[in-house]
Amino acid sequence: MNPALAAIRTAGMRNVIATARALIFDVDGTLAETEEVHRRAFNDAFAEAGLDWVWDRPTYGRLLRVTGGKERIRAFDERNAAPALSFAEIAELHRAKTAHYAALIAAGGCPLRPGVEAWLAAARERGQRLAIATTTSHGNIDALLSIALGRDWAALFEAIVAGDDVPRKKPAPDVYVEVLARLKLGPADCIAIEDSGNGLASASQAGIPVIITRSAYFSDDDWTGALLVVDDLSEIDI
Ligand code: XBP
Ligand code: MG
Repeated sequence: MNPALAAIRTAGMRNVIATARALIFDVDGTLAETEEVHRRAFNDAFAEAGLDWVWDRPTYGRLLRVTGGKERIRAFDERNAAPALSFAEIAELHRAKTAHYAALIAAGGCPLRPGVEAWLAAARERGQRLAIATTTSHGNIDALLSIALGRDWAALFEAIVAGDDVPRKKPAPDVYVEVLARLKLGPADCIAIEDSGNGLASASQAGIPVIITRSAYFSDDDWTGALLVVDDLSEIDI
């Protein structure tokens, strides 16, 4: 799209975004570039468990197409003919990974992506409702946002739905359908903000228009059907 047309399109979106009844945010890759911290946490847990697994960036980029940390570990283990880990062992390994993630975030934090804080503040100014729809866990959301937004971060969001709150993770629509039910809003009343093809598919299947903010690991996904695609939310001054 030529720059002039892109600018007109982005300007036109301001009103669409400002008049939505609710903005529903994905977490990993959307609110913050967390996946490098997740990748380190996985590798720390593998080392601690005595596994000779090390996920480098290209490997992790491929594995990220599997949503959910437990499912991701299982997918990697099943690449071998004879998987090494039981479901219980995978659950334990994921618990260790989650502890490492919290420690890494506490030690170094992970800043909100450009434009996120301004979008949250503008939404509050307008009395717009906010929600979270994510594949990760409540513990990981709290670890990230209690530093990035302060101890009372949860008060900003009327509905917070995480991966294990629903039967099926993204790209299934379950988390978004649950958020709509808790907000008592229809899909067309809302806008979802996402960073991945799985997130786009999940929100779209729930009937919600999606703005994509491209993130490091998903910059080349297929964005067909997105309302708008930006490099980050600071591109739209709302
Ligand atoms: C991204 C995911 C999560 C994280 C890792 O979630 O797919 O699995 O990569 O977190 P989002 P867990 O929907 O926020 O983009 O290990 O807790 O799954
Ligand atoms: Mg994401």
